[in-house]
Amino acid sequence: MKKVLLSFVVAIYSIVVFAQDDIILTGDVKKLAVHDSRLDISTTHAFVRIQVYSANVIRVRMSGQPFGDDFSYAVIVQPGDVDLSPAETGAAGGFSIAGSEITGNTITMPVLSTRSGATTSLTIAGTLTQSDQAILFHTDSLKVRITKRPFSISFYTPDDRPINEDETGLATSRIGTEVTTYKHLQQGERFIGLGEKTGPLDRRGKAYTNWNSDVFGYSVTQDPLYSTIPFYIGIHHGLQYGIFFDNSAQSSFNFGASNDRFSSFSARGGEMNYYFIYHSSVKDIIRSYTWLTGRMKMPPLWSLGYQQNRYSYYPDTEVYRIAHTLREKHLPADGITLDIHYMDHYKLFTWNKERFPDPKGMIDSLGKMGFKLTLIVDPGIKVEKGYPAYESGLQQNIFLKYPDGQPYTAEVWPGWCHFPDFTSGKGRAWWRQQVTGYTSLGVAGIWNDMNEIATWGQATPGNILFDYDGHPTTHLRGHNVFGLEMARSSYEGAREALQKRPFILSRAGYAGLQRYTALWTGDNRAEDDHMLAGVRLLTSLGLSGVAFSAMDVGGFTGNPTTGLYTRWMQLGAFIPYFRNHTQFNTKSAEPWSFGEETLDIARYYINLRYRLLPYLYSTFH
Ligand code: NBV
Repeated sequence: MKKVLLSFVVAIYSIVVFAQDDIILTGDVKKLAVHDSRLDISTTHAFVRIQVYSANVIRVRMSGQPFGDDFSYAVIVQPGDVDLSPAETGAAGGFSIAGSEITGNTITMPVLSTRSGATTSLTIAGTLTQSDQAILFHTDSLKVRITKRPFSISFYTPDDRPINEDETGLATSRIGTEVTTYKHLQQGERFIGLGEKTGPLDRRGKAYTNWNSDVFGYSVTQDPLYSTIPFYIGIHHGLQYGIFFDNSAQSSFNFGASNDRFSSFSARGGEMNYYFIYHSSVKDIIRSYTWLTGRMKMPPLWSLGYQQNRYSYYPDTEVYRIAHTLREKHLPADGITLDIHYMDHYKLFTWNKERFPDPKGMIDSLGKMGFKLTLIVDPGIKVEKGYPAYESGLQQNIFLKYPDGQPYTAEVWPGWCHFPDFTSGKGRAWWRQQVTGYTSLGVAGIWNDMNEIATWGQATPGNILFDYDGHPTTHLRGHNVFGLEMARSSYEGAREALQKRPFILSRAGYAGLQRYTALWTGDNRAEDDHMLAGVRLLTSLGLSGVAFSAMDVGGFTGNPTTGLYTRWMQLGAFIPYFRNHTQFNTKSAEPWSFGEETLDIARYYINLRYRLLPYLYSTFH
């Protein structure tokens, strides 16, 4: 009897439990329910939720388990929210599929929408029908077809041209905790976007990983770099669509690399969760993507002027020398940046009193000369008894921890450090408070470095816990949003304290980072191909919702030739955030360091930049 019972239990168990290396396909549609603008589908092995966000934006969410809380660091709108962007074109707006549980085989239901809040009111009419094989519905802008045996989802134009189709037979599947969606590779299909990715802008035939990484002196083909934007645009047959895969775990994208069948996107954990966007232009696709993930605030005008950097200008007399020389040589400039040597032994929120005895006085004097000061900040807080940031961080319990409650400790510039959990409200509040120590002195810009997190060893353990704003999780999902939330904390702290627009720069980030910060492409090299690679990186960032971007003009590692430096300064005049920067121990890289001819050319181009400023500022708006 016992034996029979045991084999019964084993048999049941083997139905629902899969081995780690089994591929679990989605299976067939078993049940469909419609709630307002949402379809809930159960299949053999998954729960599927399809949510209409607007006539052009459809979200697809899939999980092996019933859906948990819906939470995102990237998406800031709800279904039906209206995009009030002044230049919005085409159909958009509130949307609802009226109806309830589907009982019969074929059901027709009205799809209604009102563009409440917008100046014009717009009605989207559509239908949802169901047959043995498929479920169909459409908005004003696109048609959606869901096959039932097995489940797959595809998108078509109103006149039935395929825009994007699940690859038949593969669609979405899981292997262990990894989830992947496979899309049919359309004939001649090209792919652009994905943020800060090296290589050609056309990403066909390539594969990429998203895992924010500190990549000092990276190569021009290296992947991943510092930030993660899992959004791309596919183009074929004169059509284009966007896919934003909102999953902050380590993810990978394949655009027909090592196969001729599909493009795919997968994450090492969490749900399949993507937004499909369709418009008749790339520009409108980006507009819908930034409707979802937010747009940047107007940057302060001064941050669009020329910025002088190096690792590092110190002591204060050196900062004055740079400021005076810029003025003497008639080089327009608005910003000077201090790198890590302003701190006392690299301890965050401190000043080295010998090098900078009077920070406020210095910032005031620079202000009188027309310069704003930007300071670098790193996330590592030195473990040192009596150091105020450490003591208050401990006391307010804001540091990242292991599961046994011990704070995570790793080594970086100041020595052994703890790291604030920027994914917790109290971690961000603590940081905002710390930042006021800078803004009260007149600091106008905050430069967030090392926020991948970068530590000596570059291998943050997987068992570090993140609050994830009340959705506790491990490093796998917390890693890629750490930099985003640090930049957010700096932005919010400085904005509130200054009561004016601060300038924020970050090295790491996740989709939506444009709401808080500009992004620069980290430690490039003073080599020709890096100048060109930088153009591609910034262009790709622009295609991925990040308009305010930068590369180190002149190159960070190594010394540029005079020719390269000169060209780079010319190019810099057209880079959204125009800063000249170079590493510790390299040759001077100020515009006067490469001879008179280069100085004249640099001056000409910086002046050109200033002549364009009103236009650039308006364009930002
Ligand atoms: O803070 C020093 C540098 C900084 O100048 C650079 O721009 C960052 O990308 N920082 C990295 C730390 C390490 C550099 C070797």
